[in-house]
Amino acid sequence: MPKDISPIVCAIGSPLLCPVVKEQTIAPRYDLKRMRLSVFVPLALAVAAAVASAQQPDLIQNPAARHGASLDGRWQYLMDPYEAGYLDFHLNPIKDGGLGANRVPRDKGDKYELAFLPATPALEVPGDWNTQKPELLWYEGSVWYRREFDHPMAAAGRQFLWFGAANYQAVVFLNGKKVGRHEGGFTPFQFEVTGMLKDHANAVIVKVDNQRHADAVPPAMTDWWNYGGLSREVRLIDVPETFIEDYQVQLEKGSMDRVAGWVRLNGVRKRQKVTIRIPEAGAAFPAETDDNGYARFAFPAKLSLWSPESPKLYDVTVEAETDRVQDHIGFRSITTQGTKILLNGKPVFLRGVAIHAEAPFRSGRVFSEADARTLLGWAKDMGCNFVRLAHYPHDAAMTRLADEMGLLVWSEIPVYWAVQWENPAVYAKAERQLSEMISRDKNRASVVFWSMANETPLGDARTKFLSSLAAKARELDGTRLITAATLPHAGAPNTVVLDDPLGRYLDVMGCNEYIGWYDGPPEKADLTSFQNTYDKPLVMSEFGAEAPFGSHGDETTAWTEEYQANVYRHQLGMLQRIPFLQGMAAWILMDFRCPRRFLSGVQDYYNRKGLFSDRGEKKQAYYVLRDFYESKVSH
Ligand code: GCB
Repeated sequence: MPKDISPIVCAIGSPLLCPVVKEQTIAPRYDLKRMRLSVFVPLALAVAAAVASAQQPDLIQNPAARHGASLDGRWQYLMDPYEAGYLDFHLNPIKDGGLGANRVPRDKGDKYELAFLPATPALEVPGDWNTQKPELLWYEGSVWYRREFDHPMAAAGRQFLWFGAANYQAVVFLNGKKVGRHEGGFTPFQFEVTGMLKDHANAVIVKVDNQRHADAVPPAMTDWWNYGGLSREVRLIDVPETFIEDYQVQLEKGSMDRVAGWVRLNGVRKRQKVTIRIPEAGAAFPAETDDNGYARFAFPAKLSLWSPESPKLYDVTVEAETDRVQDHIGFRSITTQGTKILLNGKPVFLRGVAIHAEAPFRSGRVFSEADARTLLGWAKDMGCNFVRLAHYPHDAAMTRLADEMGLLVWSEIPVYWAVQWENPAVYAKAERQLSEMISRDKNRASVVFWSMANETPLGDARTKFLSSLAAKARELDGTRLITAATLPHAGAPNTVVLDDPLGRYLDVMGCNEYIGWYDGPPEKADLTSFQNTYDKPLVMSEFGAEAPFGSHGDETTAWTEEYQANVYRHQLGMLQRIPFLQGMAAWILMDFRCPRRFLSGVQDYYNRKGLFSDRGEKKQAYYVLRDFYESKVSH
């Protein structure tokens, strides 16, 4: 890919806040970060709350509540495995943007090839491309998307093109002009397009490239399907000249009766009166934004606290003189005390399951509320109060619905396995995704953990990388717990030790272990005990075994439901004996597609560790875990 150094259309304000990170700015940012971490940690923590807003990406909060138009539906598409729509035959970028230029043949003599024509086929957006056309199932490369839309009245206020996510890199053009580029497959991004729209026949063209790279986040080797495309919704958002760009409204850390947060305006009228209202609680708190359009607030409120048993959400209105946004927000406190996790001040045990964003019944990436309702409904029915959304930020429908249904959420970024720890550009990509994840979901009561990484190999560079991410997460949102799924190691005979140096920087230890599957027979669990170097709670973030639905044998025969259920029985016995264990997330709710799972007739390119098959059939292990969770509730 050519380096993207073209100018970027950006919201009024600092170009540093622009959603597109230019490569050449990445290294200095990282160095600065390291300096700050080593020299100024105490100071950084002290001022973290005060500067929280300034360091957030400039994403529009709660886009679903804004005026505008959905750009979902049919988009024309062209597969471009050689990137010939972007690069010429000597690999130089095509000057006018190639396919992005939105050229049409001028007359019957025009031999221009780079054009979308009426005969060009279409894909549904949102949606991965892989499951829409047989020839795209295994495709990894570039696909160009195009759609037209009308937007009368475009002259009033400001407009943004907003994308829920595009996996993995997107280059966006509007009416033939490049508006920007985004990297990272699971988080939202936007570009300001004020002044670029016509009343009729606007053309938005997006090149999406899902090639895997060693210096990407996630890196080239993962254990899930690399679904590409405009996988989440696309919107045109209309806002006033000066608008409420972002806000955080949560309980003050550790408090159960004080609401605290901030509001940030974007536009020329930075100084305004703003009011935060929670009508049902009789609360209306006035504040004033400063020269940066920023106001902090904190006020007492008598609220029914959100919990899995009682997922109470309040209508919350943020009102400025020039704009108003409404949200539904739950209020709960999440803290730790020694090895306990406290929800609203009381110890909670997390009865959980991990979920991939794999769509039930139809396969492909989850993008709809219906998909989310099915997956979270299955978890609820199994007795869960907790879900680990693995291994990347899921669609916003998942966390919204978790708020509504009463499920605590672990949300993570795809810093997965072997990332290039010493590469500052890779750090910048990870930090960007972390910031975008937190920006999007910081008002969701369900989200209690931000997870930095999954199963990463020990080493100084890696610990520095991940502890920097943890510090960043705390800066952006001081109200949630920081975790990561670490790998334990064998200590004295029959002892598993949790002593990952990263533990120092976490609030809650996550640990993945596969006793009974990758690690010995199921009975090994009966003899195993765990040691924790840290006086911190542990969530067993993965355990499990693989079995296709309907595969039967005795409980010593691998790849059978009986074997899988037996692993669960022994695991649950072991887990109950860990005194500092405060929760678990079984791996995994449903079977999911995976290119590295070959075994013919058994896996067939699926990871079969699901408690459900991808057709929604319950395996025997489902009942073992459900009974265990039921017994946990009744005790
Ligand atoms: C793990 C990974 C997860 C894999 C799982 C497995 O430890 O965290 O992404 O899918 O094991 O099935 O092997």
